[in-house]
Amino acid sequence: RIAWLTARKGTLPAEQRIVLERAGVIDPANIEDYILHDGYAALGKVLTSMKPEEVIAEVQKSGLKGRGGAGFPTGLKWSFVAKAPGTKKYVICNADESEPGTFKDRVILEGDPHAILEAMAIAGYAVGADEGYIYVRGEYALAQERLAIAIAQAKEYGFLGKNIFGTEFNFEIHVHSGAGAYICGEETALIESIEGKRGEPRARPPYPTTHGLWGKPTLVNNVETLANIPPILRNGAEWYRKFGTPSSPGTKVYTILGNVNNTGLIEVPMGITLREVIAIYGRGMKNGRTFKLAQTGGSSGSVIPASLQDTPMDFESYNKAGVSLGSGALLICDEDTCVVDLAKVLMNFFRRESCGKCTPCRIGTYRAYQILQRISEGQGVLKDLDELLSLSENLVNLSNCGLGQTAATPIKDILKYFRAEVEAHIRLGVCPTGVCTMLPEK
Ligand code: L3W
Ligand code: SF4
Repeated sequence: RIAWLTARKGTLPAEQRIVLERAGVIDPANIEDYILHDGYAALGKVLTSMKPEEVIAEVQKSGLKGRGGAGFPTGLKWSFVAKAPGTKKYVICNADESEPGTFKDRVILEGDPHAILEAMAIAGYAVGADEGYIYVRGEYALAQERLAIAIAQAKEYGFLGKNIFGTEFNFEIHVHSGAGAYICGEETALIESIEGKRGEPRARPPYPTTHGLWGKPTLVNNVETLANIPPILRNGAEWYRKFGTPSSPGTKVYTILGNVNNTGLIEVPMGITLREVIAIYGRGMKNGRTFKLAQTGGSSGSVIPASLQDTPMDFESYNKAGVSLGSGALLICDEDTCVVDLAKVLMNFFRRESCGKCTPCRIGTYRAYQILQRISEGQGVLKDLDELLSLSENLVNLSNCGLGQTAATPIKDILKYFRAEVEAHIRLGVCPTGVCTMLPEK
């Protein structure tokens, strides 16, 4: 990464495109264009020259980690599904990208749909599945349309269906549309939804790797994770490990949002710092203002204060710093951002999107929202902060799924890094940034 940055010192560094390599370059509705750009070469190589266990070993060697937010080792997950007993298994692509500010998966699906089909077929071969589902966010109409075209073309060309590449491997893919529920991005709620039930998370364990769709072993991978698979199998794990950091190889696709001069989507090596992202790709803070905080990973992501701007953005460095990298949304906020307002808006989102199955989340997110609302209107008392922390602990420890468990992340981070600002709302009845509409400026 250092060499990559040094080589481009003084110029705007080119991105390191692996998963977005073809997006915007090929015609996504034309399979021949995909084939001309190395498309289905990895599937051909895998089916004709590798055993399933060799495919899994290569993915494990690459060090690829899940790009949906949790960073779980991909090859390890594949090995769990491959080892799970049973002859019927499934592969699911989680394309229910609903985290506010995140639109990386959308760009991959719209710009390079065949890459996901190819990756799913490779995954199916590796884990022993003959059927796959792509669960696409309901609002992603263009992505669904392009996937439908791509599936029809892949079948026509023999890359999906029976006896792929003249082998005994068969693989079918179905597209399932979501219907606007954030919770259906949680893997077990997504599975319930495909099964025709209300989208509510199951208790884990057992994990989908052994008890997934219709109770069968199921591999669930995020779109960006899957998009890494064909290049890894085509070029080898060693090639892949040249990008990123030793513990988090490869690239990451980020959406840059908020108070920077240039917002949008980038793909860069793992390990770049937030300061570099803002300076190089965000082209600096808007109107020359000062960086105050960033939120990574959408609503459930961590709040990153200025002191963590130089922490390399990879799973291990962020974990060590007590923050999470999340799904790749980077909301950049300047000094005019009120942290109480931010926490209130986020908690409003969670209380609305909570599926209501378990009490700590259903009631906890609502109570936390009410307290933040009170503080932002100048009606807060200092005891509210203890209650917010206690609610946060309950959310983390007692919620059934990731939504409740991470809903309190922004609150905890804000109270850790910006407590004085929250207290000013209570003690002085002022908003230091002047943003809260109900309070006077300091
Ligand atoms: C078998 C075990 N499998 C873990 C699997 C598990 C899952 C994966 C990660 O939430 C995070 C969340 C959001 N045997 C296993 C096992 N697995 N142990 O590994 O599991 P987990 O529980 O660590 O995370 P999760 O529940 O999948 C994902 C965060 O991502 N996030 C999400 C953003 C949203 C999007 C989007 O809109 N595209 O990605 C943002 O920060 O908060 O912490 O497959 O089954 N022993
Ligand atoms: Fe539903 Fe929230 Fe419980 Fe998850 S934590 S199951 S979203 S109520």
